[in-house]
Amino acid sequence: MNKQRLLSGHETELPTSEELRKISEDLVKYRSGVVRILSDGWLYPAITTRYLDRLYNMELRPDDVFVITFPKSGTTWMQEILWVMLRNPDLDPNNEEMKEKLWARSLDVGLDMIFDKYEQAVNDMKSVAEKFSRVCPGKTKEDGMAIQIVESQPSPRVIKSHFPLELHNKDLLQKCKVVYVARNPKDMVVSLYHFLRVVKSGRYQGSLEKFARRVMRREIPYCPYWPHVLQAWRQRDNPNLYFTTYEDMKDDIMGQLRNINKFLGKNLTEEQLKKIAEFTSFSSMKTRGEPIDKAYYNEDVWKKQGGMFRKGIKGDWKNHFSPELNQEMDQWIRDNVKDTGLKFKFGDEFNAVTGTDRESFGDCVGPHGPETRNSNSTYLLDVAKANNVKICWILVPAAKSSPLDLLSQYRRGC
Ligand code: PPS
Repeated sequence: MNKQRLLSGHETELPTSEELRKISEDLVKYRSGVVRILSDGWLYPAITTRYLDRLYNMELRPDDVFVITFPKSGTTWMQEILWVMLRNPDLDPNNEEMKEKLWARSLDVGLDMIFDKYEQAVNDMKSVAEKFSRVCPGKTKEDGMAIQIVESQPSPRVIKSHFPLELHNKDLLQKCKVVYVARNPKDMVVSLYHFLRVVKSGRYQGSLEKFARRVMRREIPYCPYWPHVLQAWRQRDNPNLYFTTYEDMKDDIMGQLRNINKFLGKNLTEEQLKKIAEFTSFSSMKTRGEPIDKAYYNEDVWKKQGGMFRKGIKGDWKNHFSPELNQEMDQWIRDNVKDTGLKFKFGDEFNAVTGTDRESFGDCVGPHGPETRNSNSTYLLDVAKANNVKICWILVPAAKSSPLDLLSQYRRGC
């Protein structure tokens, strides 16, 4: 079937053979093929359409909290935060549910589709299949293990989804709460690239530079990136949606936890929030272990580059991007955020720029966003101290050098 209409009203389209050739270059091909969902052209394994209709029909509960993200944007971190806030705010070590891994407590409703064929999911995710058999007796795996497990879970549920807002039930934002986490696309690309090298299904074998360009050209599953983020960004004033970013979480987790506390209508104390911040920190979560089965990964690559908890930092793109790729990405970002009001932080918060030629530094990012005031080194040192950051480099533009040249030197030097 070439075209199909989903319950959400979206039409699907199969890519042309030329497009399919490009998509499957470097990416171990999905055996069931791929599909695009119009009009934004979301790219998924072909079996996804079946799960999308089930997702659309899934009964929503008023106390459901969805975590919706483009992959590699801080989903796992936010899932654990929401889950403990809602179901174990005192972090009781004897909580029975906490004995299960995070993936099982807060399921990804699109989990089945990444395996392309359900037999593969059963093989690679034995614990999902086991849980399914336990909590969904008599039900059929091919109908989607994840969605059916979610349907069996007690309220309040924390449900993970990488699908864009528009592919969910049209009443989602009327009936439930949604937390949307966005991550700056440069770091998202680096993280997704490493992840797709590690996972067995849909494994990516090319270079990072090529991968980044393919994300920009929407040739990687889950793309396109921008409509995903912007659909949520446009809903940021909706009282049922909380929009945040990975970078804001890294910069001020307590501030974020206070906002989420309010958003969820919980009345957790400052003391409880502090403990949750610690419990969900990168190092604590990494120590507790990977959220999903090891059989799902290529063990050798996993060991070399880390699994789901790889680096957990802002600005890792600086370790991977060539100046050319960076320029292309900057242009792509500028084109797409134009007139939206959306601004990302790119991990440049260490930029400590001083001097008199502020104009030339244009879009330099300081600790509080774009620096516009005429700062001096004392001010910068105070800001750094207050924010507990180190200054790596201070640029003092000499009369004859171009501040922008100096800035690019700084970036390379960091
Ligand atoms: S997924 O598979 O799409 O759900 O992945 P997701 O969880 O969205 O993103 C994975 C990246 O988030 C980092 N991570 C964290 N950072 C900070 N603190 C905590 N607690 C945390 N947990 C996960 C994880 O390391 C991935 O980023 P990279 O840059 O690859 O390290």
